[in-house]
Amino acid sequence: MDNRILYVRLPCNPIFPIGVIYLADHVHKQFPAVEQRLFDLGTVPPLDYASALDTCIDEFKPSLLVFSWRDIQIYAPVGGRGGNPLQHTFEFYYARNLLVKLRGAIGLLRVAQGYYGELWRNLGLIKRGMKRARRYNPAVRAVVGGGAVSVFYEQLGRSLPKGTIVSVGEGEALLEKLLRDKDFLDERCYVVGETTARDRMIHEVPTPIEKTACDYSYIETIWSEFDYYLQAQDFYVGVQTKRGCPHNCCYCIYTVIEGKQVRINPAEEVVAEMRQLYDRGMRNFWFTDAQLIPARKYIDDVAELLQKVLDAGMSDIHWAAYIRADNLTPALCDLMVKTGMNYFEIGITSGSQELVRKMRMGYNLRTVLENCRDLKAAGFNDVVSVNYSFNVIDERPETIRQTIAYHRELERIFGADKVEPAIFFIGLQPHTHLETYAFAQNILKPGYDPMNITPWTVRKLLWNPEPLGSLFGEVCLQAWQQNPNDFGREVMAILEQRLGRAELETALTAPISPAKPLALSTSS
Ligand code: B12
Ligand code: SF4
Repeated sequence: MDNRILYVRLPCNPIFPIGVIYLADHVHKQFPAVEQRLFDLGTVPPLDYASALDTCIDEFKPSLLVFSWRDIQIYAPVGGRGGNPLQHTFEFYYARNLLVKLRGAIGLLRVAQGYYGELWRNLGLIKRGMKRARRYNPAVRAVVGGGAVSVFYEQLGRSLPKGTIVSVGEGEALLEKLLRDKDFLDERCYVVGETTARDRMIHEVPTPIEKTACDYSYIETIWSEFDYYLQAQDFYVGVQTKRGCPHNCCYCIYTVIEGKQVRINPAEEVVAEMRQLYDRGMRNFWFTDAQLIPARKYIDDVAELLQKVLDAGMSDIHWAAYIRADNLTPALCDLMVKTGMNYFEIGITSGSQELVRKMRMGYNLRTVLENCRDLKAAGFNDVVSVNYSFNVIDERPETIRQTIAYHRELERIFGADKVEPAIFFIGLQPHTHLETYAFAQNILKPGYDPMNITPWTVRKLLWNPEPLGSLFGEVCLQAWQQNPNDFGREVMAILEQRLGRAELETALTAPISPAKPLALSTSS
């Protein structure tokens, strides 16, 4: 029978479904005769999910269902679809006032209901889709993948129908092998009820593929909701310029999902892809790389890309990305501003060089400041979001004072209204160094369920251990009470009032001996 592939992006906030678009593009380039359709439940109202899926299957009669699941972990780190899980958790655990505690408990129940509701709903949609598609093709197969599946592949398999293929990371090579009827089990995947996930499968190196510009004139023929994203002027459309991150930050799983090997998409292909979107009216782009400039040796590649964007005449665009601001040069800063970067996120996590080193982040905070000055001098006058996760490893009042000093310096550089402190509490994820550390510290036991969100598990997974846990709990509660609309800045102000500010220089220097990187009991 001819292959007919239906890509179903499972419900999700309307973020451009770049993952399934790239898969469909790759398959089309390898197998031009295969019929494909893309169906994005992110654009469908919740009450219509089931009926819209049924209609799509009835019309298309797929032989292969490709389900893409983007996110699951709504409690990490701030603001989620079921309300603000962090706020409820902190109210429940740290509020002194019994009424606030009760409000926290009720809030948590609501979050749990939303979380499990979404989980079961998505699993239900997969089962429903399979059942419906069997009416037309008894041998229909399902493959599930995407960001959420990559993180929770071990747990999700327990709830999926027998025979479902569960995939980790990039799916291009797997789909290609499936369509060629080749053995695919050497890809990062397993088949529910038939094989199990290999030990440390997520750490296996992804099969490299050569990425060319996505062919949007093809994509628009298989995706009727494309216009939904084109019409809204404020969407940042995803464009990937590379895969992989060579760093080792203790809490991060990107470096495992995408692998440490950085694979760069040719600049002309990236620009050709952007140009197609540009010609269709798109002006906002999000470079979806784990890091746009993962290390200094990639500076030239990014400069080449941005220069090509300029040369292509796309002079009225805006773009955003995760940026490791220790990898900038004045010339690159200039290009970033000229090409319209109007938002970026720096994930330094702490303003204390000592802690940054303990978290294995490889950042030099002094260099970050110097580069930020270059960026400002180049004319950057937009918003930068700086992610701080207090209390990750060995936090002390002194290191908090250092973070305040660091943050105030960033404000001095960019302007206080331009630097948004994003206060995260790390959501502990499987397969990270932090998880290993939690085992070694007896905070978690191997075999725990990372998808369980009972308050006592969330309390551990939302990393905020004592003795400082209660202090941060209290500070956050006070900030929500005093200024819920500017939570991050309020947290910083309260911490500064309570603990004071260190000299900037102390934040930038890490004593070598006591600041050993995170010690782990197992190798990684
Ligand atoms: C860029 C990014 C963002 C940007 C997106 C900008 C934009 N306009 O696109 C921003 C900053 C907005 C963002 C926000 C969030 N994100 Co985010 N984000 C990412 C990141 C770094 C890359 C995602 C991406 O687009 N990659 C490029 C595309 C091409 O890859 P892809 O979609 O993953 O698809 C590939 C594979 O997954 C696979 N694949 C996909 N589907 C399928 C299906 C099958 C069957 C197969 C075989 C393969 C397959 O093949 C595709 C092509 O190679 C990932 C981490 C990572 N490195 O993957 C996190 C990630 C997706 N985000 C995540 C989360 C949680 C969020 C938030 C919900 C966080 C929060 N609590 O606020 C928010 C909100 C998102 C929402 N839905 O509302 C999680 C999701 C997993 C989870 N923990 O639940 C991830 C995995 C990070 C993590 N480690 O936790 N994010
Ligand atoms: S630099 Fe960013 S993407 Fe890379 S490992 Fe660290 S946190 Fe993860």
